[in-house]
Amino acid sequence: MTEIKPTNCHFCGYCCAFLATVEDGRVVSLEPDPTRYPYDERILAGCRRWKMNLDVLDGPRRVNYPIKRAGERGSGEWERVSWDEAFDDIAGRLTGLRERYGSGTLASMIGGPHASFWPLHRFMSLFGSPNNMGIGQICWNPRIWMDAITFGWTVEADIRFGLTRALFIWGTNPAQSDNSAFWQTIRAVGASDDMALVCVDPRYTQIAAIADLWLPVKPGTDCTLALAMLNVIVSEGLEDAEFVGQWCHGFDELVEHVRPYTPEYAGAFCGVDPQDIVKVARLFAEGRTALVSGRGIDQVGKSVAPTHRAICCLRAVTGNVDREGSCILAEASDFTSEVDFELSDLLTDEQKELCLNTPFAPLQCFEGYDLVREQTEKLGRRLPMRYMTSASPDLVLKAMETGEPYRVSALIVNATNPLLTYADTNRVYRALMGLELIVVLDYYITPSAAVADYVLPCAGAIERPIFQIHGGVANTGYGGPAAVEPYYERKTDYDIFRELGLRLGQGQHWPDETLADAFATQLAPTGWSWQDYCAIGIYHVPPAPEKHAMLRADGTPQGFATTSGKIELASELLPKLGGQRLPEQGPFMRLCSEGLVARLSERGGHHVEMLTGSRKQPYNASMYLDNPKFRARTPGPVVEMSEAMAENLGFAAGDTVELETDFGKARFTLALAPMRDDVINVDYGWWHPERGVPHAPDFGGIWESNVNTLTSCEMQEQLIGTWAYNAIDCMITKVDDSLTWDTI
Ligand SMILES: Nc1nc2c(c(=O)[nH]1)N[C@H]1C(S)=C(S)[C@@H](COP(=O)(O)OP(=O)(O)OC[C@H]3O[C@@H](n4cnc5c(=O)[nH]c(N)nc54)[C@H](O)[C@@H]3O)O[C@H]1N2
Ligand SMILES: Nc1nc2c(c(=O)[nH]1)N[C@H]1C(S)=C(S)[C@@H](COP(=O)(O)OP(=O)(O)OC[C@H]3O[C@@H](n4cnc5c(=O)[nH]c(N)nc54)[C@H](O)[C@@H]3O)O[C@H]1N2
Ligand code: SF4
Ligand SMILES: [Mo]
Repeated sequence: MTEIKPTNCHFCGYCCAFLATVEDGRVVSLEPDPTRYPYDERILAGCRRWKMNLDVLDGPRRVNYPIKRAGERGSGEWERVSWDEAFDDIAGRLTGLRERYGSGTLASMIGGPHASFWPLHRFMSLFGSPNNMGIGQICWNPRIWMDAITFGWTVEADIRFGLTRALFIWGTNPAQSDNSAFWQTIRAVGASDDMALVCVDPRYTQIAAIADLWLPVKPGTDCTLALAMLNVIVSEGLEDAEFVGQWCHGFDELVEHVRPYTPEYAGAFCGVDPQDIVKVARLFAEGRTALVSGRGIDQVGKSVAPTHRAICCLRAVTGNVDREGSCILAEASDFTSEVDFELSDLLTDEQKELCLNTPFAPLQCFEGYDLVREQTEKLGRRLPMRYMTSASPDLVLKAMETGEPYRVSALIVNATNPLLTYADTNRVYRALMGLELIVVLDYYITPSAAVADYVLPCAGAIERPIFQIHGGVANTGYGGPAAVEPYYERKTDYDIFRELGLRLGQGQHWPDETLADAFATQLAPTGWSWQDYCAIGIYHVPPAPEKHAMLRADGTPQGFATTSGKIELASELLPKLGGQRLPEQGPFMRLCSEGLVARLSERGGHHVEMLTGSRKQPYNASMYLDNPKFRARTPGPVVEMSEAMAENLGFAAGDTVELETDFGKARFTLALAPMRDDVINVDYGWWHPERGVPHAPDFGGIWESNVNTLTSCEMQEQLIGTWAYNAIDCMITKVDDSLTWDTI
């Protein structure tokens, strides 16, 4: 029987709508469905990934049955087991480990937003462990935390032609990381005479190329740049005096604070022309300004919180908060928010205390969460708890390695490939190899799955329903239904955690039998049924501007959900956590000891600044590398530097270079690309999926060109515990060998 079924791609966050032609439970073809979100065929025209869907759905590398380690850890020997056998054994072993070491002994790791993570988090809450590790500290959380602390909730850019006068793209590159709808908007801004486009990025990206002004900041100096822009604004009296007077707390202190940050001082520190700082400051204050920031400034380590705080202040003093055309405070969701679905409130105080971040990251922990929650709840909102309290990888790895403060003995790895994407691969590898139980949920036997005890086969796009929400900080969710039942014996992540949970006595907290039922429960408060939602593919309520001025029942404006009820330029809350009342630039994370620098300098090495992981289409972190068409065009990992830098250091395009820090080494091919002349840009995520099932000792080639062998997860930032993937240093040396990357 042939049927046409609505469904979605999930190779990136757009979750585009498709129609699947299904014959006898198998998808035979897939067509874009412009009648559902994102309603736009141009997105697909610009997308190189979607045609992979059928190959991925039934590809030769997919894991289709639960498998259990049969030899030594990492040996590559596996045996197929039944789901019952896998669930019973895992549940039994987890119970035993919990009895021996306490409930914190189970840790989890997640990666990018590939799936809904609340099923894992619910399982962990009910198991009694607070120890989730995620990417929050280096992606998303810093902005969310600082927005919530400064404005009382998070803000979303509101770019409006005819109203917005300037768009700042700061430390993000949607041309490669989001090359669909948003990149099209930026291109339209670039082409428009009414809206100026400013790009703050050490690299001359596609956005820099179409921008009115490119500020090539030195990595990690953005806090100083923003403070200098504030200096220009307040010394020239360009602030929005009315908004500041009515809605900002601590303006006079801020004025004093930014006095030393002159354009000349910042120009020298940030490596940009002081005149350009003056220009962009004036532009920022001139009219409605929208700003979008990203990973570039989320991953700068020590300065991460102050950088976001300085940007918050910039927005506030220019009146660019909660206003159309600048940024608008997001809405709380009408559907059940993530925090209520993950059941973190069921953790007892004793269990919360086990969390491996307190007191080292006083904000990114349950105590910090509660302090901010007291504020956000003034306007009835709560941040997702698990992301915002996620444990520090540094401390969890230490607990795995040393048993201090207690033994972490078991790990669930859900939708992440930590041997490529977590910092300090050597350390992650050593810690994982010493564990008693590792359970990986993935589509493939990745290098990280290769060291597991169990690999559980997950259902992916097309075979599972999707309700993609933004961590619960917006009133938007999109996606649609599965077109088919999961192929072979695959299960959704939800089914896996539920069935494990049922075996551990969590039954009452998993009332919904399927993921689609759970999504229906989640949507219920909106009044929409699952079918209503699937027909449209999105539940979206646009945020209303000027919420702070809306009147309460007693006739007073509701203001901002902060300690003072105003936007806190000077923070009343952060000093309580040991943080800064006003933002100050921090030092940089250094990965090379003097000894290393001296030793490699003698061999012709150079000590340089590096950025890692700048996004590039068509790949995504460690994924899609086995696509032959992609590899034909982008065959291997590169280190990029400017032509002038290469000439200066005596390198040429195509050279093989070795990068080294105190943590490890990796080799790359040198390529030339326009950027600052004192920075290199290093690819991340590279391994050899095409070589078959990874196993010891090389695990599919993770020791060759994996930039995270160079990085460190040591906590840098004093509030959130952020480590650094940018604004770090390394030694670069030319070597004679060639690399093993080739087209496949
Ligand atoms: N040096 C450096 N390191 C970085 C970064 C950087 O810029 N530089 N960026 C960091 C950031 S921001 C992020 S988000 C991380 C990304 O890191 P990861 O998320 O670990 O990277 P991916 O390669 O996307 O790994 C995703 C894995 O999940 C599997 N997967 C995909 N979808 C699903 C699903 O629905 N269910 C399950 N169970 N599995 C699924 C894929 O097969 C793949 O193996 O990397 C971080 N690491
Ligand atoms: N193709 C592709 N798309 C992706 C992903 C992927 O792996 N591949 N991953 C997804 C994920 S998980 C994420 S988090 C997003 C990230 O998406 P983005 O936030 O857009 O991240 P990048 O594309 O790396 O862009 C970061 C930019 O910041 C610049 N930068 C680095 N350091 C600094 C600095 O110190 N200051 C300033 N001002 N700029 C700096 C870099 O040069 C780079 O151009 O992308 C998502 N989209
Ligand atoms: S990869 Fe992303 S943009 Fe492309 S079709 Fe899939 S969801 Fe849409
Ligand atoms: Mo990310």
